[in-house]
Amino acid sequence: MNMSQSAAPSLSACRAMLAKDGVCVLPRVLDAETTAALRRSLTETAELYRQKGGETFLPYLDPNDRNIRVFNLIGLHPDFRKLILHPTAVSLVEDLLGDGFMISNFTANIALPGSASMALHADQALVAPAPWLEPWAINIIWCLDDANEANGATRYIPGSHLWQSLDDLPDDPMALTRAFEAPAGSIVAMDGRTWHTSGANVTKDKERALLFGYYTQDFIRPQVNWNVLLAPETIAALPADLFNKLGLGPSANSRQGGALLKAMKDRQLQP
Ligand SMILES: O=C(O)CCC(=O)C(=O)O
Repeated sequence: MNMSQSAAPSLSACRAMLAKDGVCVLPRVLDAETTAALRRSLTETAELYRQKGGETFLPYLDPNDRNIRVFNLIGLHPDFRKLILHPTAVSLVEDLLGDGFMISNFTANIALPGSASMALHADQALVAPAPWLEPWAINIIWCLDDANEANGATRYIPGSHLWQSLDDLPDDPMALTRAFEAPAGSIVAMDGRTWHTSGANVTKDKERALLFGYYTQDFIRPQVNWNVLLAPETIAALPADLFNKLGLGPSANSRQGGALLKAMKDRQLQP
């Protein structure tokens, strides 16, 4: 029997870890063939992104050009339109956010040998001001290569998803970070409040390709404007569930209001 598979934590163990540490690893959600095919799709997409004039090095994000950033995965490749609503990913997202989530972004970061860490941050803090009292965001990170400390796996601070404002950060938060370790094909789920950064890739020849599916509560504006980013023909061909979760339908920030008005109506009907 394959030891790593028998030791693999189940989805329920992953949920427990996510609640405790703010991060959990679910190993080998994708088989080797699917993972390799997605890795090829990512290489093609990075090339296409460049051909269309996209910048894969953003100096405000990364300290040097050894990180290849690929944005608009959803607009550029059908594989990623499928992956963003993978049932296991959606199950983890719904556990944390409920079913009123939307897709805020889907991007890739390929850390090449020599890449260095970006600034420490929490993704929920990128889209909503403090206090961060509840999970309003989650990242589902797809590992398309084996990820480990040496090749720059994401470094995170266990338990930092419970920090509510910048005042809760200690003096040297980087000293508290640890790298996750996950084989290619794994999901790493990260509560949006967890403080983290990319690791430095100190290997000579190992790439680290990760995809970041970013999901938020639907009352938070997505990181990108899908109406503008996606080509009209791409939007026209989207399946209904993806169309809705990208917020492309006619109604937008109305779910909270609907629930509130219903609750008030129910209250008034009580004697
Ligand atoms: O690449 C990584 O490990 C982390 C990337 C990240 O946190 C970001 O781009 O916001």
